[in-house]
Amino acid sequence: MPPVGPRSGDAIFANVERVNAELFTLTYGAIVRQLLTDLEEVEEVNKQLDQMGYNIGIRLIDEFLAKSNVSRCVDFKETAEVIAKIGFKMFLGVTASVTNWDADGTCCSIVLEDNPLVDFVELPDTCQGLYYCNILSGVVRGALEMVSMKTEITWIRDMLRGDDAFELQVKLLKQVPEEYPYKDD
Ligand code: MYR
Repeated sequence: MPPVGPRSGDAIFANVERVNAELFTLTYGAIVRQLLTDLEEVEEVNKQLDQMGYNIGIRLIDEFLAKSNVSRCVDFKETAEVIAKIGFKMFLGVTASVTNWDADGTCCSIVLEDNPLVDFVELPDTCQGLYYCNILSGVVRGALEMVSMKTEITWIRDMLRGDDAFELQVKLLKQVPEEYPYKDD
């Protein structure tokens, strides 16, 4: 029988992390529920979640760049990998995979098989059409806009709609070249 006594620091820390993750998931659920009550139309809720995510994304990029030490990516392929492997891990605690590249390397899918936002979630029939995780597409769109990439983000698969994974299609619409403030002489 294991000795009875205070739990190790690691065990307590893991427990605190799990409780924080659950609190985060439940809080997000409460926000979505409130939006459904206030806005009534699922389309409006989708828009609002996307906008909330965008507002988070344009701020979160600074924290991401500071904490991750990621520097300029050479191309959009590298950017997509950085989002999936480092960004999702940092802010959602899970990694994603990148697939379905188009021929010119400007459109791909980010696939999440595990998504803590939907733990405990079951959508009633009245919520068909709701993109429950739309905050995530907004976050990615906002963060990329701050590093000069205009994107269009679309949900292709959604486990809450019976799919086998979450799949976000990320399409690069425009890459605004950053201006170099000095003239080369
Ligand atoms: C660059 O080339 O300037 C680096 C670009 C890195 C973009 C990383 C965006 C991180 C987005 C995190 C999304 C988290 C979603 C939960």
